[in-house]
Amino acid sequence: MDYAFIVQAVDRDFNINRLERYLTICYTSKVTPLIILTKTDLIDNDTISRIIQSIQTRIKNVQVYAISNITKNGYSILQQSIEKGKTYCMLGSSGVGKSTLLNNLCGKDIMKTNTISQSTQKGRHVTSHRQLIILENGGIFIDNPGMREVGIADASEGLEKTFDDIYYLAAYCKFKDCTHTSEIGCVIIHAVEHGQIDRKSYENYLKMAREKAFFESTDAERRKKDREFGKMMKNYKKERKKYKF
Ligand SMILES: Nc1nc2c(ncn2[C@@H]2O[C@H](COP(=O)(O)OP(=O)(O)OP(=O)(O)O)[C@@H](O)[C@H]2O)c(=O)[nH]1
Ligand SMILES: [Mg+2]
Ligand SMILES: [Zn+2]
Repeated sequence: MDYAFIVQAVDRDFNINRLERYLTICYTSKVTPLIILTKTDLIDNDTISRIIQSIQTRIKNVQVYAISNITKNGYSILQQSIEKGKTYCMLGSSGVGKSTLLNNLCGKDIMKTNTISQSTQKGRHVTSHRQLIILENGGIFIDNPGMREVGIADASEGLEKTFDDIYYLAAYCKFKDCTHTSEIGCVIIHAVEHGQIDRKSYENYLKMAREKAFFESTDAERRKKDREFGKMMKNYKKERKKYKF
């Protein structure tokens, strides 16, 4: 996969913490992310600008496209960015318009789409399987079902790239194993307090770093159990040989 369209609807789905999660997954998998904001027809231009600004204060070096699948606003710029022979996947919650966008891009209703449940305002997971679609201009797309949760696991590299300003500063921390949570003299805490690092971004980083640590610890535990089991089996075989049973 070359690129990922991280799709969020501007009305109620919009969430920068979640964007950072998707970014981390992309960077971990070495996929270049693009952020696609959909449903801009539902809000006014000022609000769209504010949303884009709020993204750009926290997320640098990622292209942001704001589009409407209804009015096709923003389509031409997005279409120009699509490269021939490159592969793209669609990431995002259910009901944000991933399949609608793809149908529009290829000019055919290949993917089934559906309306959002009026009572819950949530998508109903219309797409239930992956599907590959090749556009006329040669872009290769994979539509995915919407995601309910975006967990991160083995994501060292992804975290580093998503929060590169934090990792950059961390090199200057007093303690090599600084957790950047309460240590006196921690440069990260200092930077957050002085507005050089966005506080919400910092908090999201801590949360995701904890998740990663948790994953790694359980992974290490799993490996330890594997080793113990291996030892047990070896002993068992030795005993069996010795006592011939
Ligand atoms: N107002 C508005 N509605 C949109 C837009 N894009 C999609 N929708 C509507 O949102 C609903 C969900 O769209 P889908 O394309 O099925 O969403 P999806 O992301 O593929 O959802 P899953 O397949 O469940 O993951 C449909 O009723 C679309 O018509 C948009 O830009 N503006
Ligand atoms: Mg879909
Ligand atoms: Zn620190």
